[in-house]
Amino acid sequence: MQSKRPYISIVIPTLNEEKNIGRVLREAERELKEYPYEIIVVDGGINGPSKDKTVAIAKKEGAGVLYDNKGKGSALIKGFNAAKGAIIISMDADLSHEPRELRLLISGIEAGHDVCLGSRFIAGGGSSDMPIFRVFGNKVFVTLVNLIYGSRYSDMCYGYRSFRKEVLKKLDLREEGFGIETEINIKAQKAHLNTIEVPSFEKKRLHGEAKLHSFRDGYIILRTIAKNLF
Ligand SMILES: Nc1nc2c(ncn2[C@@H]2O[C@H](COP(=O)(O)OP(=O)(O)OP(=O)(O)O)[C@@H](O)[C@H]2O)c(=O)[nH]1
Ligand SMILES: [Mg+2]
Repeated sequence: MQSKRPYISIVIPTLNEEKNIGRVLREAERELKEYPYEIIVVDGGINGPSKDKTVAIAKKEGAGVLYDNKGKGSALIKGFNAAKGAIIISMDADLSHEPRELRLLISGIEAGHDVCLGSRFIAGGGSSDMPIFRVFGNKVFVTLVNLIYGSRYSDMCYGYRSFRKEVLKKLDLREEGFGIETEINIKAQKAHLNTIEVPSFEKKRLHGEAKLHSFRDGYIILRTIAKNLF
């Protein structure tokens, strides 16, 4: 007897990713053949929608497109709220996140966990996209969160993740920028959600420019850690 597969929603925030988005969508679709699924692209940043062909390409590939103008976190929250899947996955548009790992993120939730976090710092994971100061910064932030909130995360500022739709309400997400991953880690711990990490290998972005600015966003991450103390 064939078991019923859960509906999967993939949410991809985009800002000027025309050279990457088509391939991400095609590869993701290939991986999801056995599942009912939707892909939601949430486009735009504080200066408005992508100025390139990101949206046109996303539509051509069959993705649903939403717009947002506040930042990556805000775009993700909008996509999560619109998602109709039983399992929701966040994924970057720049091919840093390997579509082949999608099924690992799905199986973490199918196995009974609420939140499944890709980690670059457990056996089988890694990164070819992290200068040493980012490795250091991430380590400091994740250690701080573990000490303050009593968690045991190995990675934090990494956006390749999945969760069960029902936990979205409990997470009550608000971070509009690059603090969103930190907020998820902290709130999952505070809400005693059942989390698991699975190994993930982060590749270098294929084309285009990074939108994350290490120091500005490092400050935002610290602020997110402090804000959730109360
Ligand atoms: N909608 C939306 N998406 C964004 C925004 N900023 C970044 N993104 C997307 O969020 C994802 C992660 O951003 P990146 O610029 O790749 O950040 P990063 O991976 O830390 O930086 P690199 O290592 O250089 O790639 C990508 O899919 C971006 O297109 C934004 O303001 N709005
Ligand atoms: Mg990237």
